[in-house]
Amino acid sequence: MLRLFALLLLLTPALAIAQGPEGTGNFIRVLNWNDYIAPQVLKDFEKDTGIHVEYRTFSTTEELNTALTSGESFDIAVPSHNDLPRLIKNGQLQPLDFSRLGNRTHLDIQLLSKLAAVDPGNRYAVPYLWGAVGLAINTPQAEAAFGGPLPDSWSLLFDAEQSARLASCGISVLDAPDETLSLLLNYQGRSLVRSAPSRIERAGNVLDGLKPNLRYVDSERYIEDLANGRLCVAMAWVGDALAAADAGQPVRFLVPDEGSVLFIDNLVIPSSARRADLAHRFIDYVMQPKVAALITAETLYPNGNADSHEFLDAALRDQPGLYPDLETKRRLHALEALPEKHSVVRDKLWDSFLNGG
Ligand code: N2P
Repeated sequence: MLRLFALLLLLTPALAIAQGPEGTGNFIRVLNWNDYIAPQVLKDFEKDTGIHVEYRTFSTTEELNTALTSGESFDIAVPSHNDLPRLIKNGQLQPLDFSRLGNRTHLDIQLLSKLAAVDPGNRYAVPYLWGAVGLAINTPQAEAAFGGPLPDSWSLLFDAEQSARLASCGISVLDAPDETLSLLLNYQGRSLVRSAPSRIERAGNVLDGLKPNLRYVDSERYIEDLANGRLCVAMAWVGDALAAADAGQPVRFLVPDEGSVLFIDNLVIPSSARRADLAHRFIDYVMQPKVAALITAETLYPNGNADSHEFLDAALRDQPGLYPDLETKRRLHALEALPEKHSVVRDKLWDSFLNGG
């Protein structure tokens, strides 16, 4: 008996590690985009449920995919809608148990029906935050560098002559190949998913040609740089651009005349999850209208919760750009999932765009 007790004592540290920081086993690992939650929500969730959250962030889809295939276990991840078909097909997600998600009734039905195109029956994904890609423009700086008023156009980035004029005040592009290539091909009057691989390769050459005009290609650094007046034009996800305006910069967010793309990011339970039961509790917690409103107020991204609107401050609800108006909506279309043969071309050209060959 004594020996058994000694053995248990020896094993205890190992058990504690396997069970998480508090040694209770009552924890989940969450993998989310950077700047994509209200820290208060995590604190409240821990306090209200006694479930500890180990929280990690990523800033590109590539990083998310690397984490999901690393062999590490995650209980919650937040992929974009256009990645869902691949994740579902590869068996990387667990189906949701709707009986544990009572707060699903608060979700925006229109968004759910859009999502059903990539996740039939909404079996695997719960919409979290969504939004448009557009241009974040520090108008005084950009006009000074450009030498006059700016067109509301993607030409500010994609026309080498125009972006060269802006280079001195700082331009950046998101490290997001699907977004960037969709926008560039749309600017050229084409569509990414319906283009031949050779056409996509040529778009890659255009990007390479723009590289000297860009300060960097990055989806995280630009947030602080915009907010500190160190960039004048950036391809931006809506909330990141609004955050710069919120920080007091004369930055506006604009969906250019040619139109742009929309993303819907989703809470999912990866197949590597050890605590799918607690992951369901996290998802249900976040789907409370008040909690969803808090997340939108902090991140400045629209959420997928129809009942959260009444909990948003009027000023926020009416903030131009946050929830796109009808006229802007007409110029927005959801990012499309890329067929496999396109994604091989995309990955190769993006690697050469980032690393120069
Ligand atoms: C926020 C990240 C936005 C995610 N920094 C776009 N899918």
